[in-house]
Amino acid sequence: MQLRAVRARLATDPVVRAAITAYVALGANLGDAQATIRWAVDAIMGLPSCALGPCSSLYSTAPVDSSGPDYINAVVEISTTLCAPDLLAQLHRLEQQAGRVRPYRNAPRTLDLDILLYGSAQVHSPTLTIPHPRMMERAFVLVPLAEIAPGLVPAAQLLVVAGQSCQRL
Ligand code: A4P
Ligand code: MG
Repeated sequence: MQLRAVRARLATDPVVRAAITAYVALGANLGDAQATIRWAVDAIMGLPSCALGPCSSLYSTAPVDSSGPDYINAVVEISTTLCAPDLLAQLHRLEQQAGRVRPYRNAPRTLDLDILLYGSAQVHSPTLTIPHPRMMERAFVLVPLAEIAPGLVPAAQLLVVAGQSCQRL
């Protein structure tokens, strides 16, 4: 089996494994978005088989391909023994607890939790794509990610998104 296939298998196989470092993007622009993001960081810390690592500052960002009020965005690092699909299921559960509804694509939301990176895995399934396919185009992801993991964000890419409004709170 090729290395890429082994990595994909390890990322999606729900067997207990060594802890993986993953990065989760948080976004919200409905309700008390700041309070929801702070709640979500605590809730991620409380997930089974997850330990919270560094957490970025909160950022106020203009909607990108979306609408409604400005977003609050942040990125957290976690260490987890959950496989990627189980981690996504846990994050969806938290989104639901925060009252997330999905009337249409890119609709304003009370809470969005996306997996940006899961170790070095590359996952391409109908329900999960890792690395997150649009992460490199978005200041609301790259700026907080660069704050906690500068080695993961090429400086040139930060320049590409520099025109997008993204203000540290
Ligand atoms: N899915 C596939 N891969 C992943 C992944 N790596 N992490 C699937 C999380 N979910 C993943 O997601 C739709 C489906 O993507 C899920 O069922 C899951 O199986 P969703 O959360 O229902 O909807 P979404 O978040 O609107 O979709 P998506 O495609 O993640 O949207 P984007 O591209 O992330 O854009 N502007 C600002 N300023 N701040 C924001 O946070 N967010 C978006 C959402 C648009 N504009 C924004 C912001
Ligand atoms: Mg999402």
